Amino acid sequence: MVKSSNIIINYKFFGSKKFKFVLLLPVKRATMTENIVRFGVSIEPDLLKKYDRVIKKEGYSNRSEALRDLIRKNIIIEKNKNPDEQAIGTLTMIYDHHVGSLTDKLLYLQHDHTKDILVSTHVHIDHHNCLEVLILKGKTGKIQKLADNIRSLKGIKHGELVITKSSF
Ligand code: NI
Repeated sequence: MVKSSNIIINYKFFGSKKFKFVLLLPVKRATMTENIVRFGVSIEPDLLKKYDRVIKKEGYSNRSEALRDLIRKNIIIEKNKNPDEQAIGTLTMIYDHHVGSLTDKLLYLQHDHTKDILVSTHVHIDHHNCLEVLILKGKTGKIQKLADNIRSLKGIKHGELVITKSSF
């Protein structure tokens, strides 16, 4: 935003005559696109050393970005405690498709939840094992319940649900 500000300059000419010049100068006001708050953190030197080692290993170039991610993670964990909160998530599964009627049950469950499951990806890893990833969307409670129902099916060797948010 450009605003004008008046600068009044008084000049004295020839001792007695007084002229007044009014200059209109455009003044650029800084518009903040992102608000950043700086705050101090008290921490034991040993703990900070360990933290620096961890974030370096994880690829962070500075402590601030690492701390921001940690805060976002905490917010997600807290929000996930509210079953009515909207969320998106992935359910990653490893299973043996030879076990009983597991593949049928999995398909039935997925066809009963077409509104909650956005995408289903299946990879045949070897003769026995399959990797399946579902992308889920909806209320946190509903996503968790669906994931629990799937994970508890006999033959699912590993099932991990990750719930995330698009806003913090
Ligand atoms: Ni398969």
